[in-house]
Parts: sequence; C-alpha cells; structure tokens
Amino acid sequence: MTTTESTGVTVLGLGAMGSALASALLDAGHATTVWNRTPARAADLAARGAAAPSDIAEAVTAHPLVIACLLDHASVHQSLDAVIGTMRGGTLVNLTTTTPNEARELAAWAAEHGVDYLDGAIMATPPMIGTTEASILYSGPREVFDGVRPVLDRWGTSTYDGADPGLASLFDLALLSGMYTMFAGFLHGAAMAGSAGMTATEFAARATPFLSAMTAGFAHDAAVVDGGDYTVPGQQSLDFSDLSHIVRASEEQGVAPGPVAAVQELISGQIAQGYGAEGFARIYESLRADAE
Ligand code: FVH
Repeated sequence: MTTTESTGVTVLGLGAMGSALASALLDAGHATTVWNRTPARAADLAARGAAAPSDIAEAVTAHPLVIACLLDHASVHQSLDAVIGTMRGGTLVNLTTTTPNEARELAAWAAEHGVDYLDGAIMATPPMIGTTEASILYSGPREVFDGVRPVLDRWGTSTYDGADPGLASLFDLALLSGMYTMFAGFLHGAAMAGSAGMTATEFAARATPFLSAMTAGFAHDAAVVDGGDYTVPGQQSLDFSDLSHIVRASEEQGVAPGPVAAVQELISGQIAQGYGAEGFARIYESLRADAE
C-alpha cells in the first residue's frame, strides 16, 4: 500500500508505547482508530478524537494499515488470530518485541492470509516518540516499508534493515545485549566499591567518564574481528587480560563476581585453546554463531 501524510491508521495495544504511537498519529492529523484488550485505556485517545471500538474486528477493518504494539509474540496471536482473515490486502506493522524467529513466524502467518507484514523494533522510550531521537528499526519487504514510511516517520527516525523480517528484532536485541551487559558490569563495579562504603552515586560519577572513554575501543576491536587476525600489533593480549585477580578481589570483598567471572571464562577458554598471546577481541570466536 502507499500511504500519505493523511492515511488512516489503526493501533492495537494501548500500553505505554502503543498510546504514545497513537498520540503521535493524532498530533500529526491522521484519522486514528485504537483498540485495547482493556477498553478503558482508550479513553484519553478517544477524547482527543480517536475512534475506539471495543470490538477488534471493527478496529482492524477501519483502515488497511494496522499497527500492533502488544506485550509479546503470544499476545499478537491471541489478539489477531480470530480476525486476520478480515485483513486480506492490508498491511500489518508489528512493533511488539519478539525474537527474530517469532517475527519470521508472524510474517509467514500474515502472508498465508494475504496481509503484507513489516516487523519493527523500537529503540526508544514512550516520551521520545514523535522526536527524531526515537530510533525504530524495520525489516520485511522493501516495497512495504517504502509504502508506509510516511506514517512510520511520524514516530521518529526510521531505519530499514533488510528483507528478512527477523533482522529488526535481531539488531534491536543485539544492541540491548550490549547495553544490559554493560549495565551489569557497572552495577558489579558499584557493588565492589560499595563493599568499602562508596555510594553507587559516587561510583557512577567516576564510572561514567571512564566507561564513556573506553567505548572508543569498540571500533578497534571491530576492525580486528572483521579482519580476522587477532595477532595484529597494538592489541592487549589474552594472557595480559586475565581477570582472575578481579574475580578474586570481588570474592574477597564478599561481592558475587558474576559479570566479570563470565568474561574471565571466555578469556580462559581462548587461552586453553592456545591463543593467550593473541588479542582480547579473540573472545568473539567463543561467542559467534558456529563457534567451535
Ligand atoms: N515501553 C518501552 O519503553 C519499550 C521500548 C522498547 C519496545 N517496547 C515494546 O513495546 C511493546 C509494548 O510495550 P508497552 O510499554 O506499551 O507495554 P505495556 O505498557 O505493558 O502494555 C502492554 C500492552 O499489551 C496488551 N496485552 C498484553 N497481553 C495481551 C493479550 N494477551 N492480548 C491482548 N493484549 C494484550 C496490554 O493490554 P491490557 O493489559 O491493557 O489489556 C497493553 O495494551 C512491548 O513488546 C515492549 O517490549 C516498549
């Protein structure tokens, strides 16, 4: 389908994120129909002009473009299985967080019913929706993305990641993996410093500039990984990177060593395979798909 700045849109799911998406569409002047399992959550949007039928069958047939922003993969099927047959010829953009394979399953299920499917992954919080700071990743057929893009761009910065419908989810979850692991490392450090009485706030004041500066190393490690040569000069070797002293220090202070112990396990695994003289980035070889 080809949308314009005034295309009507249906939004399914009015949690924190779905409400923000629908609100941005209303702000931009789109005729907007909303539906939520618990109808009371539609009241504010209805007061602003959204149509809010309590029957999902009415909602999904109100416009050919339907956006789903529900809790998870199961809730998409629980909401739409009974009505997907009425959406033939339309487009479903699913912004619900799923795994890549769950997104691929939804794409195949939509195709069986003659519905174009685009998967999306929101890299933003609800207050960011409607600003360029809100990054949303999409994957699925290019022509479907291009057709609905005028609507998608209402929410933030849209990035197309490829035809495989699982890619938006994969790249979203890959970024979140990096983020959560980094936060776990920070909190482990805070617990170590906290064992000597430093507050987490004091630790954050020291950690923020240090860890921010360290992120410059991502590009260096990435170049080594992409080059596939972990012996290039200028790298910190795995032998030098041994973190068993940090694990020991953590335990001495009565602090669970979980995050740093996990890194040490990756280092030890590569050293045990005889790669101690090679660079730290070699732990990628223990992590990547098809790792030996
Ligand atoms: N909020 C955020 O910051 C993050 C940012 C990154 C992406 N996520 C994903 O967006 C999806 C929705 O998130 P949300 O924040 O809107 O979530 P809630 O406020 O918890 O609302 C959940 C909605 O899902 C409905 N729902 C739950 N289960 C079912 C079901 N079985 N059938 C139909 N609807 C269901 C729920 O309805 P109700 O409880 O009000 O009746 C809400 O509308 C999510 O995938 C995030 O990972 C947001």
